Formats: sequence, C-alpha cells, structure tokens
Amino acid sequence: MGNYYQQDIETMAPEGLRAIQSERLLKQVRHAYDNVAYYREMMDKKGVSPDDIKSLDDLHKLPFLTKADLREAYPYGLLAKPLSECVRIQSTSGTTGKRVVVFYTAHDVDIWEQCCARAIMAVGGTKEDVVQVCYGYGLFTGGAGLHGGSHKVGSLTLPMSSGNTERQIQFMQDLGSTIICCTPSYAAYIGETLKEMGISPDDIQLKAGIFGAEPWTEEMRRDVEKSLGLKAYDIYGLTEMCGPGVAFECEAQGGMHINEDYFIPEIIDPDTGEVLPEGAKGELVFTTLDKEAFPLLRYRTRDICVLHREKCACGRTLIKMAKPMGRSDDMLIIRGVNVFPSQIETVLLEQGYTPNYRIEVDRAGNNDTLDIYVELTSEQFSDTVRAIEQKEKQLAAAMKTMLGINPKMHLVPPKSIARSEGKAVRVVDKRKLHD
Ligand code: DLL
Repeated sequence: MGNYYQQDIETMAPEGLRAIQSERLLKQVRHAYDNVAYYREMMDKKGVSPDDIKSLDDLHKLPFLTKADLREAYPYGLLAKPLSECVRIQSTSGTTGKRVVVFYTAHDVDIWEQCCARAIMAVGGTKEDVVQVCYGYGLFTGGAGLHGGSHKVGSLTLPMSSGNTERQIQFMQDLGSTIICCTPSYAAYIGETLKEMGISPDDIQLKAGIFGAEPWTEEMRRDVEKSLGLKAYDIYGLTEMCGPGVAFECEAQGGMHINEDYFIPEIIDPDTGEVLPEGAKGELVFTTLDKEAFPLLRYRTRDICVLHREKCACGRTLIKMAKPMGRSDDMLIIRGVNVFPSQIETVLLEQGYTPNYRIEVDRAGNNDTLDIYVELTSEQFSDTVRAIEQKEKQLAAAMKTMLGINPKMHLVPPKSIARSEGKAVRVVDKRKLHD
C-alpha cells in the first residue's frame, strides 16, 4: 500500500470525512463571526448567522470572500486572534499595491506543515530522503511550506531557496538529494543547466520532484522527468489558504488530492456564483476548516478547475482537483511570480509613456518570456537609436523593480500597436498551457 503521513485521514471513508468537515465548519464559522468584525458585517448583511450553519449542506448560505476583501481588510481586518498569539506572516508573490498578508498561529503553521508532509510522503518520501527545497524562502510560502513538511517527515532538508543553479547542482551531487521541490519552470532550467554542464541524469540521485505554484503541462512533466531523471508531481496551494499543500499529487500522477479535512472545495460559476455539480468546470472556492489566525470562508481563488472524486490507485479517498486551467481574473503567473497588467501600466505611465502597450508572454523551451511593446509618441520616436535603446534599458529596470522579474522592452513607432473599439486586448499569452 501507499506511503502516507496520516493514513487514517487520507484514506478515510467519505462519510467519516463529511462528519469531520461538518463539525469543523460549524466551529470555524462561529470563530470567524465572533472574532472578526468584517465577517460579522458581511454575514449580517446577507442575513445569515452562525446558527444557520448546521452542516455542510448549509455552506452555500455564506457570502463569498474575494481578494478585494483581503485588500480592503489589509493588514489586520481579517485577523481572528490577537497578534500576540500569531507566530508567522507570509505574503503573496505580487510586489506592489497592497499585498495580501496572512497570519499563522503555531497551530496554523503545524497544519500547513502536515499538509506538505502528506505531499512529500505521497511521492514516496521517507526519513531516508534528502529533500532539496529550491522554492524561494521569505515571504513567499513555497520555501517555508515544503521545508516544514520535510522536517515533519524527518527527511534531511536542504534549504537552498531559488537561484544559483550551479550551486544547486553541486549540492545535489555532493549530498545526494533524492527529492527536489521548486517551480516546474525552474526544474526545467535546472535540467537544461545539467545538460550544459555535461552531467547525465544518471549521475544524480533525484527520484521525485514536487513542482507547483504555476501552471504547467503534461509535456513539461515528461521533459522534466527526462532531463532530471525523476518522477514529477504537481502541488497546488495559495497563500490565502496557507501556501503549498492545499492539494498534492500522488503516485497515480492524475490530479491532486485536496486536504479536505482542512479545506472544503466548491466549484462555482464565476459569473453567477451558483454552485456547480461535481465534474463541472468553474471557479474553485475554498473554506478553511481549522484555521485560528486567518479563517477564510468561501474564498474565491479565481482558479478555473474541475473536481472529481474517484477511487485512486494510491488508496487515498480525498477528492481530486485537475490542474487549474487558467484564472478568471487577469493575473499572469510568469516564472512563478504573480504579475498584473495593471502594474505594468502603472510603470509606463509613471515613466512618461503612453498607455499603448502590448504584453506578450510566451515560453522558450520551458522558460516563460515576457516581452512588453510600448508605443512612442512621434516626439519620443525622433530620438537616436542609441537613446531609444538606453530608454528600453531604463524602463526594463523600472519594470524589474515593480514586478520582480525582468521583461524585454521594445519601444516601437507611433501608431504601431492596434487599437481596439471594445475591450482592449493588451495581454497575449502564447503559452500553450491548457490544451
Ligand atoms: O504559489 C503557493 C505554492 C507554492 C503552491 C509552492 C505550490 C508550490 P501564491 O503565490 O499565493 O501561492 O499563488 C497562488 O498560484 O491561485 C494558482 O493560480 C497558482 N498555482 C499554485 N499552484 C499551482 C499549480 C503559491 N500546481 C496561485 N498549478 C494559485 C497551477 C498553480 N497553478
């Protein structure tokens, strides 16, 4: 049978799981209502009180919560525990505006790490393993989450963080890393670098990779499995819920099991808010079940997805989510970083450019590329080629500061970017991720 961190929960009969969910839901709703004025107002406005929530079947009565609510309530407006009981803050990968900041008590960190431990054990991890964590450490949840999970499993944890690829490879070789955790695009880059360095996948010990935080295809899975000589598994999560580990893939490599004892998933029609039946495609919504500091009820993730409950070869009974198929808002995820077109527009306007621009996102090999085309006015365009190149450099640097990633800037002649009479299509995402 499989390798589990908490076999009783992971393989529990559906009725047992529903009972746990119902019991926890009532407590979570009561906790949010009693301790968070923001929730109290939202629920009062909708005419629903904690007493109306008697079981899972009443979940739909609760109002939805959105990222806009999180921004409005920033930083403490959704906090359900005194700060003195909180031990950690993490934040989303966007770098501007009001970031989403989430708080954890020691208990919250513990359940998050349990979720990540389940993910590591689901790919065969044990205390004999050497787990190289190359997700970023810091405010981003990737590093901290997998790090904590690896500790819980008892594996030897290499807290590498991202970047410095040759050093990653050196450690991988010298310390015999067996499991690697990073974004799929970084995994692909490590694979390319290995090849350039003349190192064969047979010369390293990796057996499994836990890749997530951005969308990736089955083609990419095959590529990375070959270039790194491992089995590649998906992991999903979002800062608001805890970070990575909301859902994880098992040996069946066919969708991610959601940790339903901690998060209730729903699929809704993003336009009407109507709850859709299992198997339907729509927006994923989560309700936390055991959060102390930052309980979130019916939080709209904006990820478009499908849920299916099926008998899984791994023995787990937890419902599965398919790879997210895109987002219902305009956030782009480029090299694992959340980028909003509005941030790009802000920089352009600040630097004295027109808002006539086109953002092109593509993939070269397995790496995301970001090209930004910006129209110059006739006056700006009369500069020398050298001066224009200089401006492209300056603008790229300003973008890097705003976005955290480096775009390629193209300053183009006046009127060369198509105008639109309806909604402007400013973003062209050429990555063939969802076919
Ligand atoms: O990306 C947490 C994470 C870290 C997940 C490490 C997995 C591994 P955020 O920065 O808040 O949190 O971004 C959350 O990223 O709503 C999805 O749109 C996207 N996303 C996360 N995992 C996947 C995945 C982390 N496996 C947003 N496939 C989510 C596709 C993913 N998209």
